[in-house]
This record gives sequence, C-alpha cells and structure tokens, in this order.
Amino acid sequence: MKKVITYGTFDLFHFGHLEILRRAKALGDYLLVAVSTDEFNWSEKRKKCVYPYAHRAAIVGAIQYVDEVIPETCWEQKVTDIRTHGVHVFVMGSDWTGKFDFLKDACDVVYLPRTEGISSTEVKSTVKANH
Ligand code: C2G
Repeated sequence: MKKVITYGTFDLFHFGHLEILRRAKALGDYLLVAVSTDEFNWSEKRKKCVYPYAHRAAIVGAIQYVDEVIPETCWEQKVTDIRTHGVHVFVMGSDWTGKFDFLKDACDVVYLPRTEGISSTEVKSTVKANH
C-alpha cells in the first residue's frame, strides 16, 4: 500500500483544499492528512482560524480522498510522521516548493500547483465585503 501524507490548516475548507487532497490521493492508495492545531497555527503561523481544530479535522476526515487525520503540532514532526506511518510520498502545494526538500531522504517529495483564485484569506475578505 502506497501511503501519501500532506499537511495544512484547511480553515474555511474550499476548492483549493479539495483539489490538493484529490491530487495527493491520486499519488497513492492511502492519504494521511496532518491538520494544524489551533495552538500551532497561532504560535507558528500567526493564523487565527475561523473554525477550531476539531471542526477542521472533522471536515477533512469526511473528504472521500482522506483515509486518516492526525494533528500537526510542530514543524519538526514530519520526519517522525513519515517514519511512524510508513509514508512513501510527501505532498504540498507549490507555495511550499523547496521548503521541505530535506524530507527527500525519508520519502518522495511532490509539490503540486496551487489552485488559482481561492484561499481562506480571500474567502474571508469576500464574505466581509458582501455582508
Ligand atoms: N492550497 C492549494 N491551493 C489553494 C490553497 C491552498 O493547493 N488555492 C494547498 C496549500 O498549498 C497546502 C494545502 O492546500 O498544501 C493547505 O493549505 P493551508 O490550509 O493554507 O495550509 P498552510 O497554512 O499552507 O499549512 O506544515 C505545513 C503547513 O501546515 C501548511
């Protein structure tokens, strides 16, 4: 079984998130998604999520392409996750190109083109502007 992993906040789940999960799953048979906790998002990315971790993890877990969800609590967990879960492919969107090449010793590293014209930030500003 070829296992794929990807990481993200997945706040205000949108088509760009769906597309990265769809394409990540297409690279293997089993997709593990590490969803950033609220604490990690705030302390490391200065991101304040609209949806709490429990909701973001539940939504991601309900996506047909996703087989398992784990929490992302720190930047350093990736190698351990890859080893612990026997992951073959690490996938991220192209805004991360190059940032995780150090993982190439542990598994294949694939950066997929971001889906243009959509982001959680854009969703927030669109909602604000129209309501
Ligand atoms: N993404 C995408 N197209 C978009 C928006 C996002 O392909 N229009 C991808 C991102 O490249 C990322 C994934 O969707 O691979 C999740 O995006 P975010 O929720 O914004 O996650 P991020 O804040 O980038 O956190 O350790 C890695 C971090 O947890 C990634």
